[in-house]
Amino acid sequence: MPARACPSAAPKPEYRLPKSRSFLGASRVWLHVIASDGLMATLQPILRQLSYVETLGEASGPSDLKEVYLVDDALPDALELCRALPPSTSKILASKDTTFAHHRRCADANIDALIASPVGPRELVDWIEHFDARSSDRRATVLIIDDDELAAEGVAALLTMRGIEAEILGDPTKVFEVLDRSSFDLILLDLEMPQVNGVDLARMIRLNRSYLSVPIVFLSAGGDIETQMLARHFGGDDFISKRTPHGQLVRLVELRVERARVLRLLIERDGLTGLVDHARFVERAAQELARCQRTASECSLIMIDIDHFKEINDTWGHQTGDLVLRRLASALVSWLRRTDIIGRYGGEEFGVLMLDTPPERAAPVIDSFRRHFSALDMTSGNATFRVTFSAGVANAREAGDVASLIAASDAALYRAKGAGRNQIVLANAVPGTRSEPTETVPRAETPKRKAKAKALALHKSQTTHTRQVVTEVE
Ligand code: GH3
Ligand code: MG
Ligand code: MG
Ligand code: MG
Repeated sequence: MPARACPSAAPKPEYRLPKSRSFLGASRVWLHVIASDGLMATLQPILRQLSYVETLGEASGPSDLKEVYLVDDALPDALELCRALPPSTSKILASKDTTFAHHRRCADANIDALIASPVGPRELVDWIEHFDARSSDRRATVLIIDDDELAAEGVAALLTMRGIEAEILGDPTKVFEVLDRSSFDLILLDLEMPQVNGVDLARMIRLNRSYLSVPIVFLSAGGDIETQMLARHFGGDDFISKRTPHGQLVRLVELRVERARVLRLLIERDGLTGLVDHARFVERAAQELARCQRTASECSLIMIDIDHFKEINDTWGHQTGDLVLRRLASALVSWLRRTDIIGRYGGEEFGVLMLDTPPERAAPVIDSFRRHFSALDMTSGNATFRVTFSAGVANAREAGDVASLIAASDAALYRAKGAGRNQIVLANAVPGTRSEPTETVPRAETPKRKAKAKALALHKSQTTHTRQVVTEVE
């Protein structure tokens, strides 16, 4: 038997945490590293690559940051050390031991993530993003469908007290209007309603692809096992008796919501950048477009595409290309408002929806971001280089549907490319308005670029619905 300490042993009261080194990057995570010199030497270039800078001698970071510890399992008492860390922090253990027994010891020591040592940038950044405080920013929302509004209000009040937003729907026949208008993390569904029973309603909800993933929890007065089986068969995820004490009921809902949010984040997010994926972005754009049309409010759609990204891959390698994509994603997230919706539209193309913002106000925001981003140093080994992007901005108000909105901003983006890249084009700008040019290093013409420019010029001559460049650089 190995002579290891019993994993469930309580931390020694005199246990003193070794000194950690702390790092801050674009994500809202404050990373504390407790590692041997060997691991520290491996980590430093990775953290540099991810634009993390060491914070020297600070007792605490900004309060809205999530604190994450990365602990080296090669240190003596690494597990005991993890156990002694504050419970509110997340703990990552870098370890060579991947056995079942070690997983068990890690779970016992309240470790949240186990990553294989030597640490790779991809896995580390994935976990950091997972712990990013931003991912849990939006308040959880629950839709309660119940004909007994008094009971529903009671549950809603309790959920609100726990920080969960609850909307009550007394008339189940209005369910699709509500679901189209906003998205929910969970539906709490009464089984017995006069217009339609809960099981049938769940079946109807599940007929739509966009509502396949939202968890449905049934609230039932009776304990009829056959109805319960039927309800589960037709897409119900859980069953709570109306007799359950309210405190427990709310806790059950809360746990379900938490789990659903983690899963949704994994399903609907792009694995590389952590942004919402193509399908989800288009769905949100459609929702927001409908909202704009209903409320006569303003909304802008911006399509961003990295310039000469293929060359970046060719010159610096695909892995560095991936890091550039992550850099752009996290820089966008920190630059824009929390209410803006940012998605990875395709390979090196990103979409941004700026709510309640007309294009005239959206374009300068994206343009100042463009200047900021083009001045960031990207690193690959010891070399540094810079990256630019082009963008097209379109007005949701002028689009009939989401396809034409995307087409309009894409056409504007294409114009930006054709006009020399590293600039923003407004789909509906008045001809002749140009903002001050900024300086960049002119790029050499290669035969490939010439061919591309020709194709773009051709496209430009065929495109009529974008009209003017707002900023120009090269
Ligand atoms: P332009 O300025 O006209 O946009 O030129 P470009 O080179 O950026 O555009 P092009 O469409 O020719 O090339 C896009 C490249 O993006 C090709 C593709 O291999 C690369 N790409 C797409 N997705 C990824 C990804 O996830 N990671 C990396 N590293 N590269 C990707
Ligand atoms: Mg009822
Ligand atoms: Mg590109
Ligand atoms: Mg592209």
